[in-house]
Order: sequence, then C-alpha cells, then structure tokens
Amino acid sequence: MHHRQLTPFPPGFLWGASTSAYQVEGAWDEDGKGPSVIDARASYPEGTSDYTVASDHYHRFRDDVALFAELGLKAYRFSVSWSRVIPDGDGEVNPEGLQFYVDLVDELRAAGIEPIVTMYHFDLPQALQEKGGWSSRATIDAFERYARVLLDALGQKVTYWLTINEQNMMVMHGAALGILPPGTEDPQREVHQQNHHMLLAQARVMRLVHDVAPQAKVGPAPNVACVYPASPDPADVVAAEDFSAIRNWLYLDVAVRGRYNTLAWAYLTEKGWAPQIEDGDLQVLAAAEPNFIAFNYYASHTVAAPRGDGTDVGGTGDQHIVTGDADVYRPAENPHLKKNAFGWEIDPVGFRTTFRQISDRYGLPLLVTENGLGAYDTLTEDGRVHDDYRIDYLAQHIEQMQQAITDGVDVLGYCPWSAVDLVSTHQGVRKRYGFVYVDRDETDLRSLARYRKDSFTWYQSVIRANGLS
Ligand code: BGP
Repeated sequence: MHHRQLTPFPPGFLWGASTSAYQVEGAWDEDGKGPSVIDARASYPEGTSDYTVASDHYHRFRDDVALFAELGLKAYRFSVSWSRVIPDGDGEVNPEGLQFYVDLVDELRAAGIEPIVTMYHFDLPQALQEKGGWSSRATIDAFERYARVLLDALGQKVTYWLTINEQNMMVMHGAALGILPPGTEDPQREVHQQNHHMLLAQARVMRLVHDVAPQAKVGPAPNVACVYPASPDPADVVAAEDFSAIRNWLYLDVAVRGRYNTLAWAYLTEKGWAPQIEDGDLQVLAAAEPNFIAFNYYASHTVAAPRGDGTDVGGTGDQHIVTGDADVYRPAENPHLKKNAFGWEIDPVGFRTTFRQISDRYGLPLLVTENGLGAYDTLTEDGRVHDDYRIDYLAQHIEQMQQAITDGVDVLGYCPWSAVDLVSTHQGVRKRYGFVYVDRDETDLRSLARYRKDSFTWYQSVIRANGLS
C-alpha cells in the first residue's frame, strides 16, 4: 500500500479550524452574560489562568475573522455560550448576547467562511447547575428551548449544527458536568443518569433542527479514539473492545442508532450504574436521526486485560490519559507511538483507523471538529512562532485523513484545534494549539496581540491546494 494513489479531497471540502466559547471569548460577565459552571469553578489547576479574559475574542472577533479569511478558512467551528444567550439558562433571552453570535455569523458569511456551530461546549449555565444541572429532567427542556432560540435567530444563516461537545469526556472526566447534587449516594450512577438526560436532550434537539430548519444539518460531536489491544492475547482484545464500547460507542450508538450499545449497557448494569429510563425515552432517542457525525480526535488508546488485583486504576487521567477500571481494562503503553509534551500519544494512523471504524458502524458523513497538537510555543524576535512540530503533526493527520477518503470514507471537512491560541481545558495558556499566537501568558495579559505562526502560512497553502502538495 506504500505507493497508493490517493483520492483527492472533494471540491467544497470544509478546511476549517475550531474554538469554544469559554476558552476564547473572555468577557465572561459582560453585556448581560450569566455565569457558567466554568466561571463558577472553585479552583483551576495550580498556576494556570482562569477564563475571564481568555483570548479576548469577544472584543476582537472582527479582527480574528479577518485573520481567518487571510488563512483561507472555508469553515470556522465555534460554540455559543448558553449563559450569554440565556443568562439563567431557562429564562429571559439576553438580546446583546444573542447579537454577538448573529454578528459573528454575519462576519463569517461576509468573508465566505461557513459557520459550524456547537450549541453546548462544557459551559452549562450555573443557574441550571444550582437547580440540579443534568440530574434534573428540567435541564432537557431548557436545552431544547435554548436550541429553539438559536434556531430562530440563526437557523437560516447556519447549515452545520453540533449539539454537545464531547459528552463522553464530560461523563468520563467530569468537572464540566458540574457538581453532583448534595447527598448523591452513588456518584457514578448519578453521572450515568445525567448522561441519559443529555442523550435525550441531544435527541430532542436533533429532531427540532429537522422540524424548524429542514435545510440545516445536525450531528453529535463526541471525542472518538480507536482502542488497540496491548497484545494479540485474546483477553487483551476483549478489554480493548469493552473500553471502546464504554468510551466511544455508548455515546454514538444512542446518538445515531437511537439505542444503547449492548456491551456498554451490560457494563453499566453490572456496575449498578444503568440509568433509569422512563416511558417514551426510547422513542425520543430513536427519532433523532443526525445528518452527519462530528468527532474530535487527538490520539488512540491502548489497553490490556485487567489484572484484577487493584493495580489497574491510577493517575488523574484526562481525555487522553486512561485511568483504567479494575474489572474491565487497564492502560497500557504503546511502544510504537511517541508522546507530546503533555503526555498524549501521537498516532496519525490511528486517525485513519478511527475514521474507518465510525464510517463502518454508521455509514454517515464525518466531520472532524478537533485535532491538533498542544505545545509550548515561543514568540521569536521576528514576530513569528516557528512551530514545525505542529506542522508535522497536522500534515501527518491530513495524510491519514486522505488515506481514509481513499478507503471510501465520506469526509465533509477538517477543523483542527485551534484557530487561534486559547486557554486549554487542562493546562492553561501555556499549552497552545493555534495557527495564530496570542500575546499573553497565564497571568500577564500583555498586549493580547495576534501573530501568525509558521503553521498559519503552511495551512494557508494546504487550503489553497485543496490538500497536501
Ligand atoms: C477537547 C475539548 C477542547 C480542548 C481540547 C484540548 O477535549 O473539546 O475544549 O480543550 O480537548 O484539550 P486540552 O485543552 O486539555 O489540551
């Protein structure tokens, strides 16, 4: 397969880039915005920035869109802050907050950039959190109502909608889910009940999009990663399949097939974490019918069979550092892969495998909504960042995406993380991903000026050529 003739990227391929509201906007309490669970967090990891100013995109979005246009972006994937639009999550609409997104979409359209809008990216309104958050079924209604507000304002201007960003990572790693109701007896059981409510909310909103904006398209946006067995030991293979079911298919099977994955359901039942399902819920799930699947991919995972002696669970874990489950799987090193500066493995071929697995299971078009390299960048004297390491990462992933297209996978577009530097979910400002450098550090906001990185110029040429030359 080495000298395989690759299928070109289709015309109209959505070369894009991504951000999320709380990580880029700042202006956390301006123009009527209410607090989200992110704003209300009691603490942030040691030495890292909070999200109050972020990249100040709220005030600089016109300049940022001009940079995106210069970069040649065909698409820009961003999220709407729910509590900017509806400050308490379920009450009055805040017209100034909503107007920000109307203006942003208009600015993008004027620049010829397709907006791809995530409705909810980790930032549940704090007021809803205080009323029980996702433990309460009222939050399902609130999400549907919020989606209706967005569709009324933007349904004619926006074609691509994403429901919930990385619901699977919220469930597995949690802080963004908010705090569990006081007195929760079994936190994991409660988290999976919340997950069921979020899945219902997502299904209702996908149905709503079809009903009120039939020309629009909608899909879920989980983080999906192929899972390798650490060895051909059949017990390792079973562990890998189980972990993939728990991590990936639990979420996508409900979103796309409208029913729970059998392996994942068996796991939840054995743990005593299976959610309570009410009359009518299964019909709601089955009626959703997404048009495409968006997914975020940073790295694969490798797991082995559990040892069963309690040594399998460890570390703090994040979306790409597996913690293990003493009954089901344990994390394993993959000797074939290198790691980035933050301990995440780098696996471009796993990207191709992930495309193939999702496409085989569901047969829907795929849209990549995140992929990228977090790194320590240095602004040099010449006002540039020489991020050849990021160019390498992206080039290798684009090459494997093209392999997947040649394999027959239908890919709509590629939106790497991130369009512009922003505040990382786990490691603050220092962990940068952007094509555009933002002049600030954790605590010193400096000029907040923008600088083009070498990856900016490189991605510009990729987009111009509709692929790698
Ligand atoms: C995804 C999130 C993003 C982003 C990214 C990188 O999980 O959807 O919000 O933060 O990962 O993660 P981090 O910032 O922790 O490096």
